[in-house]
Amino acid sequence: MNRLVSLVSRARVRWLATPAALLLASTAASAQEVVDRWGPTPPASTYGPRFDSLFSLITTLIGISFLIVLVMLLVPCLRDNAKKGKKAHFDHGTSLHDKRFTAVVSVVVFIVLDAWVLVRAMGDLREAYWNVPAPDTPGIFKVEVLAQQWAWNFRTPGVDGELGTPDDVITINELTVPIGRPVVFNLTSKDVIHSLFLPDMRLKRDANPGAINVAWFEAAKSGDFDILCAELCGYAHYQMHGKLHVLPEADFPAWEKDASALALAAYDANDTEARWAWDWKE
Ligand SMILES: [Cu+2]
Repeated sequence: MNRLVSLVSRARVRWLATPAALLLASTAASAQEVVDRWGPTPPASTYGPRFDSLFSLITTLIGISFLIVLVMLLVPCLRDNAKKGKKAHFDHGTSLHDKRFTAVVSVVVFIVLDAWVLVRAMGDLREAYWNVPAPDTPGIFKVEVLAQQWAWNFRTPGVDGELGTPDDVITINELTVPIGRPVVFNLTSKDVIHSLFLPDMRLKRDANPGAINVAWFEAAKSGDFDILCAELCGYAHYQMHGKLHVLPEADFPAWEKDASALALAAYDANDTEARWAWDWKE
């Protein structure tokens, strides 16, 4: 009988080992494909690589911890399963050895690893994400964002460089910005909470009714990128997306001149609805 149990156990280990080996081999081969298909798009902002590196650090630390726990669980299971007459031993983990072990693991996970991630994250936030250029910084490109169910309204200053003037370029679900200049947002909402999400720029910021939130990024690549809403904001939330066009430095002035001229031509002083600009907030 014991011989039979042992044979069955060995057969089970082999039965598990083959698909596991196949799975590992195919995982390694297609890991790049999985990252390309399901992973984030390459960062397109100047601060994007910082956040990707933080994300990789967290993923690596969690991955290593997961593997250690997996090995600690699997080794005794596989090793002792085939032993004759070996019975499971239940333990409350109250011995001094167990308490010491628990304390060491807790210190490593909660103090060493978490503190490491926290210090890195706070540094990235302070030096990049929250380091919004002041409104009087030369060369910044100001954008006012008014979110609503279910569209993004954008206002950019036009050729005069001033917001709230007749040549402001007002667009819906389309935003055109220059490369290499800090783009600074003032965001608010007409109705419910929305969240401006520019995944390629690694930027996400809530737009709250009754408040003006500030955010910024600087594009490092030109091209067309997604604008999304990252806050469930009603039944047509899924429709709340647009396009961010990042133009090369040489092309932007011509685009802005044309867009400003169109805005001036369409300007209607009696259309108070169209004039939703506000005093810029730092
Ligand atoms: Cu929304």
